[in-house]
Amino acid sequence: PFREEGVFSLLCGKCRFVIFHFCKLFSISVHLQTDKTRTCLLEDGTSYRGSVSVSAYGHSCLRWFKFEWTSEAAKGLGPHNYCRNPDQSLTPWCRVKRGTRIVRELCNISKCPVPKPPAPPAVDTELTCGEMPSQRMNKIVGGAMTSIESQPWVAAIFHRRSGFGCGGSLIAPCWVLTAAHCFPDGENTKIRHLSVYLGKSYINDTDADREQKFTVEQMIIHPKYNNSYGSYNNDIALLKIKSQDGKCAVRTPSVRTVCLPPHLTMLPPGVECSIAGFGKETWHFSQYLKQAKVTLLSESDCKRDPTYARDLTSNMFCAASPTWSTDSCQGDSGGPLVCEVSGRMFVFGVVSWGEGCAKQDKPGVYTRVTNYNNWIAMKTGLPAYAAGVMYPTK
Ligand code: 4AZ
Repeated sequence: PFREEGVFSLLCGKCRFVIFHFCKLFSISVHLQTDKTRTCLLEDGTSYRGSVSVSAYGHSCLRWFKFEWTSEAAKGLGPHNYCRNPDQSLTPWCRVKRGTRIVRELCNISKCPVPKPPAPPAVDTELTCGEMPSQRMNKIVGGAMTSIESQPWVAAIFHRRSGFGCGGSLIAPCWVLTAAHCFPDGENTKIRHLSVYLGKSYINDTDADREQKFTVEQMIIHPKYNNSYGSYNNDIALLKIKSQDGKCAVRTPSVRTVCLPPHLTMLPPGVECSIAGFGKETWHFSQYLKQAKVTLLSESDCKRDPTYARDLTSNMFCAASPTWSTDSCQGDSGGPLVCEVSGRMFVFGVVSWGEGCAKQDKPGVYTRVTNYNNWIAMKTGLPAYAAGVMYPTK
């Protein structure tokens, strides 16, 4: 805090030595810091009203009243020896004694910190999706526990009555991609009973610093999703999310968007991708987010099992681990299968179905996301996101 001599010095405009001191006593009780005065250096320091009283050479400043007979309170002068800039010099200065001479010397006043404007909340755009997380792999059946920062696009979808239900992936700040079968009541689902969390590593614990909570503003189930034969064809859905203050996902280390690959793009069999979710490990849902590596299977490999041969459509693909030890499972549904392409993560699959979990010759089945780019573009109104513009062209 600093003392503003202004008011009383002004009253004492033509006072001399004694009265100055009298005024000074009074001015002690006046503690004002106006917007225009400060105790650090701003520009040429005209507004400096701090109490540095040595020159840059370390010489003691002499009191102003010895030289300035008229008190110039507006310029911060008065019965003191603080550095001031009453005459638009380079910086605040004062008079000092050098031998028998009295000279002006500039003072070294520390600069005012430049106030930074608050950064606007950062949001991912279609150009910043799928950035490789800072924390890589550090169990889904098999696999390993991970923190949400490794898969920051993973969403957890809760139902008011049944609790945790499904996974999802953040594909744009307001849009979560998930599976249609997550909503058994279909279009009759009461969206006010749904909540979506991003940035969540523990299903039953809250970490307010990392989580973002949303309600569902809109639920769009693929119109051709049809489970009447017990097969999950077109198992894809979109949720438009909104936080309590009406906003969408804010970009943080624990909340990021994943990229969509372009229409009809698919990686060849054998490529290793990863799945993530809070699904069952054995009998119980995992308390923690888990991720696992799985390998893409060819259609013919997937159709070896007669059930798969019957139910697998061109809107699906399969993935499994070579040893059948890791797989997605109940509760992972709706969550992402992501593959790295040129250092970015792309969501190729949505966890959909499978016969059991991690059983030999019973791979996990994933919705083929790249059959739905046009539908996603149309429903979200975000053609650039849906086009997969970050996918390398060669
Ligand atoms: C399910 O019940 C489920 N192993 C999801 C994925 C798989 C099996 C079941 C794949 O939601």
